[in-house]
Amino acid sequence: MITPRSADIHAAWLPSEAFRAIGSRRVLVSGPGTGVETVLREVGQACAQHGGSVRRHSPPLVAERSSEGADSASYDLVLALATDRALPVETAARADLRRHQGEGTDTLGEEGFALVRHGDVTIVLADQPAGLLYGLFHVVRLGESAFGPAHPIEVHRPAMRLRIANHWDNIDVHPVMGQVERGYAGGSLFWRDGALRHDLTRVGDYARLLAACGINAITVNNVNVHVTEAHLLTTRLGDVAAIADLVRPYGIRVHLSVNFASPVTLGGMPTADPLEEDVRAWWTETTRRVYETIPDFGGYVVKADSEGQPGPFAYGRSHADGANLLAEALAPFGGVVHWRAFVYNHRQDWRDRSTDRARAAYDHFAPLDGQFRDNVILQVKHGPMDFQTREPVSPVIAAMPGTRLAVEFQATQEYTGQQRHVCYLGPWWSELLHFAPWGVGRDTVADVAAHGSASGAVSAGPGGGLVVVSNVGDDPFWTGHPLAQANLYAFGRLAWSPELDPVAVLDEWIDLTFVPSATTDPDLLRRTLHEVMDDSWQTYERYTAPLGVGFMVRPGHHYGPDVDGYEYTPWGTYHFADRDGVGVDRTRGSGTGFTGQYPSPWSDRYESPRDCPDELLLFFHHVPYGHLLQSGSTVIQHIYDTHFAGAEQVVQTRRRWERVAGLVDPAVHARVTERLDEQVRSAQEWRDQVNTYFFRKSGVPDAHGRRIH
Ligand code: GCW
Repeated sequence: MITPRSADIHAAWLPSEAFRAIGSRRVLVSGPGTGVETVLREVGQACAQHGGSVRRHSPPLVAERSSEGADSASYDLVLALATDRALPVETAARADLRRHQGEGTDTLGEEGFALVRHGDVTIVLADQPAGLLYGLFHVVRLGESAFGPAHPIEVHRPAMRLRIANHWDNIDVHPVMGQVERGYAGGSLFWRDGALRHDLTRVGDYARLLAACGINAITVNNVNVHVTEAHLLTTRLGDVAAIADLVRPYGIRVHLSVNFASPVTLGGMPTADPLEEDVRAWWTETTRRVYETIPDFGGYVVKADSEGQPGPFAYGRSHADGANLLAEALAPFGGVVHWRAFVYNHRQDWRDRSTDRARAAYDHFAPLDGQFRDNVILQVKHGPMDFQTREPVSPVIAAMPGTRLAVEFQATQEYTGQQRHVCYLGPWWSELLHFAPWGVGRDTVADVAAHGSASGAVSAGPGGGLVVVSNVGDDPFWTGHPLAQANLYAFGRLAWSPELDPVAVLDEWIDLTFVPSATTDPDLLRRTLHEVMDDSWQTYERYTAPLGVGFMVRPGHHYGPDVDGYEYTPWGTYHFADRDGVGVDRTRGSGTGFTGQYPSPWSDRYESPRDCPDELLLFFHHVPYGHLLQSGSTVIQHIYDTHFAGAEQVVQTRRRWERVAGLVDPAVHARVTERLDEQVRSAQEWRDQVNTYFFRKSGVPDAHGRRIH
């Protein structure tokens, strides 16, 4: 369990109380090898706390098979890894599973597991240790209901093979970006003031939290790889190995962000040209050493030719050349390179209306489809701009059937309130994963990430999976805002199973974090948390930039409103508001042509201001303030209404939270209260700046005569 190491550290999901159903029972863990040790330790701790008992049955102890190990009557829960000497109860459960699944379909794979209730015993079956661990955490989620007499057979396998958390952590405190770039939860779990932390206890605890929601890999350093961090690949590799040792017991692999210019900066070579033989040899040898030190190393992440990071363009080479260079070095060891598609011109002239940042990733990468090696994964941000509260799905996702694609989400709330505002992102991510680029009934974004897709029809290849930018730091509450933990949890669960209902996922998180048996009024607590969180992303959307136009944040730190903050900057993030209207014309007819990057039907729906979904109208169109939305409201009145409503909802949320004082850890309650006070203030600031701005631009008064400054 997450034993608080000091009084200051607060448990996230999985406090010991969450293990009561398991820990109060008689448990048998069966299976050979060290991989099972984590399961044993988890169950052992739970039993020590809740009065149950645990035994290990491992096949070499054949003698035991005929005694306790084999006697199903002695156990309530059996967690069994497939071996050639199965226990009788396990054999029976496998037979049940085969009958249920059909002959030949009962293999569970590297991470899958099945739950079978046979007689009075609950049996978790897995083929590999990771599956057993995921099965254990599933039983924790189910609690008592895993032991109900009529529990149906369940089979679970992850939809995505790769479910990764990226950390934007620096080793050295960066003069502008700090220890963690866009981090809102204190310092890094790994690094402090230029070195690996001495006490890495929380890294192990973190791995456990990740495993319990289904995440199976992490990167340990920022994608902007500065000088010190570049050395993680060579002279500081021992630090990466130390982290890998701590997370491995939880089935988590370590990946590393690397700098494309490493042959020059670390290897002292005159060039990093991907087509130079010496450069290839350098990467081959360097990568060989990495695997010598960390045999299960996952691979590299690269941000190249983006926001000042070096890349293949310097040598007149393509991003396929660049990515394949690293992929070739990783291939013999089974490693992958995550190559980021976040490439755009950040030195744009705001007067130049022909450049559209939204187009950039597609323009750079779609022509390269089919040129990447199998172990290259193109890591695409979910939207074409940059993790805004509302954006369309990136057209790159539908444009590269011959490339493995990973979709990148951002749990760290850079543009969604910086973990000062409550903003549960599960519903947003779920909506994005369900989006069907080729039209309803065809493949979805989740399908593409899971197994690739060509024109909406399933392709057999492995997909690139999902990536999330982590929101965790050394903050005692892990995520600054205690309720922001739910975002990391939801990411893991949706990456495992994208069809899950995000509200049901939130319910899981509530049960595992604010365990019902540990509070006097679990119903009130659950209801309140749902009221506070279910709709919080849409509430945030209401009081910030309207109708998908994005940004309007304070440049640099990106917190709070500044409507024109980015309007005359080189960043390519404009709204073009004038006295007559607002929005970006991205049509083929009269704008930047971005709508043409989508397949049908979206290329046409987005092209037409009448058919374009309201919430994205200003992303795709420049319209007059009087333009009538599908909702029946005008654009200007919609801006006023949503901003008044959004700010008011936050006031209500703040009130609701007061009801549960006394039902949660007082420190958690106090921290959330403090954040809600700030959210109320900030939401009102957003409301007033946005409403005032558009009132002054348009001269159109609010139909309801409310106060605009
Ligand atoms: O959203 C932007 C952030 C940068 C970040 C970049 C990226 C790590 O403002 O801080 O850099 O995206 O995704 O690379």
